[in-house]
Amino acid sequence: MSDSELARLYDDMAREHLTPLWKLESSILPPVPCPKSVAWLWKWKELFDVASRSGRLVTIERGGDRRAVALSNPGLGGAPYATPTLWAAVQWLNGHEVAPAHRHTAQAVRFIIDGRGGYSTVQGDKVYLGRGDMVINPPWYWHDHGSDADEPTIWMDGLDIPLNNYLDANFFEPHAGEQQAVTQVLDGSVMKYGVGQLRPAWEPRSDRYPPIFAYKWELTERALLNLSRVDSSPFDDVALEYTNPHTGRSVMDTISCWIQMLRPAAHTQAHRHTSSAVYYVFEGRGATVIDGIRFDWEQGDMFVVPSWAAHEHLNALNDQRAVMFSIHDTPVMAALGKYREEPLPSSGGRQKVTGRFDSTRVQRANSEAP
Ligand code: 1HN
Repeated sequence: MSDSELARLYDDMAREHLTPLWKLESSILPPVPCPKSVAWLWKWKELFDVASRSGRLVTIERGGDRRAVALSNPGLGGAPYATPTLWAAVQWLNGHEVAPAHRHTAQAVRFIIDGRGGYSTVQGDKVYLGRGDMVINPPWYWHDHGSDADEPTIWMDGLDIPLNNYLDANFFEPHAGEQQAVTQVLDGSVMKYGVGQLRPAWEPRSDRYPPIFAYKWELTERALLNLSRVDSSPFDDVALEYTNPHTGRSVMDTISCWIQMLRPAAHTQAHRHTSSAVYYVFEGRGATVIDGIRFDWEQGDMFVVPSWAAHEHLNALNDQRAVMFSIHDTPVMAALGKYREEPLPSSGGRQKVTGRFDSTRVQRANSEAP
């Protein structure tokens, strides 16, 4: 076969929109994952500043429906996505405002950062929102938010929008009214199902999604403190996953949610896994070392750990706990047979720190073992 024959073969392939695997080298089958998203940290000072100014300058309009400011991972080419699968945002609702009712097939969770007198109604169940509460929004459930207070309500949104759009599976529908009807007593799902080990005897199990729409901080904190007296993980210290109390499964098909306490001076061992995560620092001050780069964080900050990035957490204070809420795409990876996890064997599970996070530079994660 002559060179010109070969050249013509490739020309013909290109014209017919065909690609030979042997020309792709390892780009589609890399030996280990090469995430496009990068580890990144957003400081609360900046998040609060832009969210509060948005609250002053931007009204909530039908169409967008929400005053949410999305974390845009600098590795993802300007997309409003924190990781390839997860949307994360800070949402700001002014006192006495309404974020109108709608529903979508995207699955959603909210973690309340601040405010008293704000509420969400999810599929007819109205719950008042306090700091540390976690609210779920299963797909195609109507939801709207409102406030009876003078002060704003602020929360972190976590949704599977990037995945939902990648799969061409998004549907969205505005509700006919601004707010849906409330069909139960206040906090109905919390009162009915909030003690997860007991359920109304005449009802079937809620297999697909949790029957409870709000996980209240008081119970979450008690569970954390209790666990800390009994057991902990070498990689995450005192960490709990929010579950569907009827099945023990993750709260959403596509998103799992954690609350985690790093005890005073705790320093975990490094590991990595094929799932991405977004963290919100609820309390305290510490650092996460991600692929050798140290990310120092304090209350209110948010940060991303991409897939297969080695990471370890430390509490920088000796006399105070650090608490983090986080969202993960682990249920997706596990369901599809793509979840893999490994400890970093080097130097007692600690990474060598080669630098500090610098928000003026985008550094692609080193996907090889440090
Ligand atoms: C949404 O419905 C909420 O209900 C927040 O609070 C963020 C981002 C994209 C699409 C829908 C909410 C959202 C969202």
